[in-house]
Amino acid sequence: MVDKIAAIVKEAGQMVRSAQDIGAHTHTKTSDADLVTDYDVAVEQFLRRELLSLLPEAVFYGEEGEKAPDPTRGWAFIVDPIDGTTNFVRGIRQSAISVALAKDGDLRWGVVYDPGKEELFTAERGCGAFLNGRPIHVSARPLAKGIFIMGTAIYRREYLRPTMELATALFARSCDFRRLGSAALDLCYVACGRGELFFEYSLCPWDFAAGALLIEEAGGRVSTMAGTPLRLDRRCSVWASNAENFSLLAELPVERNLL
Ligand code: 2AM
Ligand code: CA
Repeated sequence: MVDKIAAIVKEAGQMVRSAQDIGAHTHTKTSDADLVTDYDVAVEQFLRRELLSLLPEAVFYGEEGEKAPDPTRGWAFIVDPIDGTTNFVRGIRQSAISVALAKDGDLRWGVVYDPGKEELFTAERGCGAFLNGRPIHVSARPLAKGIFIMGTAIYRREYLRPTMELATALFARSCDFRRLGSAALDLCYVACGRGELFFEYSLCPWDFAAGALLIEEAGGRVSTMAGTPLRLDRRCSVWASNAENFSLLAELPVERNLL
């Protein structure tokens, strides 16, 4: 299954790589910070068609199109056609196609593909996590010798203060941080040890579903900032890290109940 999903996702990656004149194909959604391009929509339509022909009994829960009413019942594809759309629009090569396949709310397969760098992250529940076919693992570094990666919940401007308070506290306990712009890739980077920890308030399931499985299969841990399991049917805050740093959640100024 993972190879079949990966082949489809790589073909979609070719659509992303060959995109031309992206600015002329960009539209705003809820605000000037919330963008969609014609490429997001075309890639999602392609993925919907191809993935559902792979597993016709599944439902499809994607960012840009009609969504299945409940992705936690039966088989469900949870899909972001382009995660990191602002990067894509601005010519910053840090975007990914993210596809997860869940059964009754349990993530079974996850594929995240960065077409710019040709990095393919894959995971299967119980079978490990891989980057371009090689096993990956979270790092063993304490945060004091490491970096954290964060996102800023751009469409919920009122979350900036809690985000920055937490970033300030984490910065004091770490070497540095990154804000890279694709939550799916951020999670994969923690999964392969490029960073020690990731957090962002108010992500949607298509942003984190595949990356969350990558984290777990790479030996890391992931939860909401309330410490509860991530949910695939609504927005969540996301806290993900290697094993060493997960418990920091209890010691830091975290707004536990922000969705
Ligand atoms: P996107 O590029 O697919 O929109 C950046 O902080 C992260 O937040 C990206 O993964 C981005 O995904 C995601 N994001 C952007 N707009 C969002 C929205 N309205 N709801 C949830 N996540 C969003
Ligand atoms: Ca997207």
